[in-house]
Amino acid sequence: MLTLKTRLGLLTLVGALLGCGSTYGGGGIVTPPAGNTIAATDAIVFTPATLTVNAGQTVTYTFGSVPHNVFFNAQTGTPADIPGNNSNVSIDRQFTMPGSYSFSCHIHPSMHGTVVVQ
Ligand SMILES: [Cu+2]
Repeated sequence: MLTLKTRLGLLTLVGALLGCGSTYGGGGIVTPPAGNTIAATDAIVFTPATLTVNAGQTVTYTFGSVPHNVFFNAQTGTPADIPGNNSNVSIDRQFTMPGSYSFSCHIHPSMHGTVVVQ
């Protein structure tokens, strides 16, 4: 049977494992630069997930070491998709019409983002 000492040991082990999560990263883009930038990160997310810009402005998509792409949901005013496997590159897209433009990465279907153009 488990003694109190054993249970405390297990709790300590779990805490140590959770603490290891903070060491993730290293290589790739950690902090997106200022400005109208959306980072497609090595952590398999778009950061920020929602970006608001003014009509006519350009959004820079930055790609880290993990390949991603950007496909916009079909609607009037979307810029061209960014197909293929993009890594270690930055690609600009201009948004000319007000609206809310959702996009996703086809390599990682859980990756979604939105550009709100006002
Ligand atoms: Cu992706």
